[in-house]
Amino acid sequence: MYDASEADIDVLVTGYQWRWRYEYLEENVSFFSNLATPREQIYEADSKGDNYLLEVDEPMVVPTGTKIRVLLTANDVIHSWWVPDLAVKKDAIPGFINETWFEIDEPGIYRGQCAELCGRDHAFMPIEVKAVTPEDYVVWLDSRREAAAVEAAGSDREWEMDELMERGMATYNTYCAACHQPEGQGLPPMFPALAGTGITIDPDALDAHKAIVLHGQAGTAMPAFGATLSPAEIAAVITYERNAWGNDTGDLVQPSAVRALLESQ
Ligand code: HEC
Ligand SMILES: [Cu+2]
Repeated sequence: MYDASEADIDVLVTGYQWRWRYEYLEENVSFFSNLATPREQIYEADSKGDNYLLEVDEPMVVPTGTKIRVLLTANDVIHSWWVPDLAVKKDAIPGFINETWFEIDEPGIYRGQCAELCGRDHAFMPIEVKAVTPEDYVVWLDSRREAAAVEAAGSDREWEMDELMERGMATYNTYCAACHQPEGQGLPPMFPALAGTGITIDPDALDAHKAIVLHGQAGTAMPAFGATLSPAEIAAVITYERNAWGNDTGDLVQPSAVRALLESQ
């Protein structure tokens, strides 16, 4: 049962604070899988959905009747990939690759969670494995490649302010709100506010704003997003932070400018 060799599909699974990334090594397909339970349900609503804290925006999709090898690592701290119905629980450790495997007979959704206490949002990085027929798996791979092509094309064109704000809000809520909070109020002194203060409203600090989002801030919890988010997402989230919550700077960052910055480094 420990023999992960001769698998049909290899998927590199990387733990991040606080999401999983799936990379299908032979298929040129990779994506992040984020918690899909709305924050209102977590912090406000009395009624919770059926799959509360166990649902994601992009599940790991695999074909039935196929040996899947999972290679596990982490980007920041130790996480653990745990899907009870697949009898898999394996640590994801920065600088190491662990391996495990599974094979699913019945199409369906198999849910799990991070099982290594990994910081503030440890409870908010669930796992959803969706088993489909081999035919549907091929269709899914195509749809992922198509989505990636659309995303890449996004940095070739000019974006309108409305469009950047909409995309920026979605990106912010998924990748930034855990620390900086949904209204940009932060959680001082750990996580700074972005509303009405600091570099997000300073007209001379647009470059510093881009730099901290792309490269993070060493020695603090602020992650580098340059390799995580697309140029469109980065441009949109910076535009959003500079214009949401009354920040109203009017500054607009184009995805092409972010791409040019990334290429010049
Ligand atoms: C894990 C927590 C965490 C997450 C997630 C996070 N940040 Fe931060 N962020 C921080 C911390 C901590 C600082 C303060 C760094 C320092 O002390 O210089 C910071 C600082 C910043 C600053 C500088 C604020 C100022 O006025 O100096 C900006 C801008 C920023 N973050 C944007 C973002 C964006 C955009 C995202 C999402 C794409 C994001 N952050 C996600 C923790 C986080
Ligand atoms: Cu974790």
